[in-house]
Amino acid sequence: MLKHMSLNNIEDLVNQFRIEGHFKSAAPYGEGHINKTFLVETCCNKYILQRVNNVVFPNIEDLMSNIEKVTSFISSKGKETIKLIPTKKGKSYFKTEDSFYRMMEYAENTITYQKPVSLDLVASQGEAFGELHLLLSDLPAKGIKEVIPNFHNTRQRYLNFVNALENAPKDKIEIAKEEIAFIREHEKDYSLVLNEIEKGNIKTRVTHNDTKINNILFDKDTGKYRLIIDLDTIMPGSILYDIGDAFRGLFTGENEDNKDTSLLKVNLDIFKAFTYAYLSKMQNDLTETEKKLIPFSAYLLTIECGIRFLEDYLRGNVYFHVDYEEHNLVRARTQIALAKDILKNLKTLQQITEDYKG
Ligand code: GN1
Ligand code: MG
Repeated sequence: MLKHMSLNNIEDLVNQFRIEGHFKSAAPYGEGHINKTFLVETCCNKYILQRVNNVVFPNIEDLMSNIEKVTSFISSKGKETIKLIPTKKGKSYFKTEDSFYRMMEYAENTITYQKPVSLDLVASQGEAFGELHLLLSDLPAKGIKEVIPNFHNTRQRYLNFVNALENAPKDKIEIAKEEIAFIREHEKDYSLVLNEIEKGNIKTRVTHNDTKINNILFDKDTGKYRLIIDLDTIMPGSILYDIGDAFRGLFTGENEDNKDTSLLKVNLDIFKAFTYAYLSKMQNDLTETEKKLIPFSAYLLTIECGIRFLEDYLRGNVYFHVDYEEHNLVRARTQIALAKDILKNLKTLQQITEDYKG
């Protein structure tokens, strides 16, 4: 078994998979906070190699089984999706002493964006996730495993945060006292979507759970979206989690780590472009409650992210990758600033949603 994988012995690792041709090079790739990604080139092809974070995803079997189910379902419907490269032993991942690795084909002639550079791009993102939800509405959520239990259970996220608070050093609690107060004051909001799920007004479906724009590959020539990547968090969930998370990402843009929180603002044009494009695919499939809560979901998923970053800061940065000690505090501040601005604009966002004519 291979130990302590580094760029030096990455070639041995790559050779565990059914690749075409001989290994040429590997270089770090992408922007994720969780997995480690490399672009690998052989004489004849390009691949993506990923070390899966086994603290965040301890059950690799369930994780890869979800991805295999979803990708084969999507390709059976004639749509482009991730193509996994099996190992020489026919498995979907390779286990080293301390990690799991997997390989995928590199999707040629595609481009990614870290932020919404045009409203057309935003609409394309809305269509992409609308189409994904529509497609996956035929895939029974029962067969899909909950790889990170309670991932968007905002009630539980809040309880985890309170627990972190109880065990946090006094100086950190003092530094973050305004953010802590905001999160505490809004406790009742964290149950709203869950209550509606429990009442049956929101459906449990197969959802993506990480709907940032950089998880979509766009065609370099046509600008149209081609495929959705990062299927690790595919799980049973509500479409509101995906929609809310997309808005969080769109409004945050490249400012997730920005100390200047004045840049974190709702953009009404972006909200309209995404919502209308999404509804153009999904309007006939949504319940009344799901449609009504689209604006609220933007707030909920943003504050959820703020809670998660602040919890991690209080626990000593055990989950998200950080570059400096206060990194998660800075991130929590951007998300809370954005959550506040979404709250302020909630009525306008509701009006925009109601005005959709189809
Ligand atoms: C993590 O690593 P990345 O950027 O794909 C996180 C998301 C957060 C996001 C915040 C499995 O995603 O839930 O919204 O950071 N993924 C996981 O930037 O926790
Ligand atoms: Mg991700």
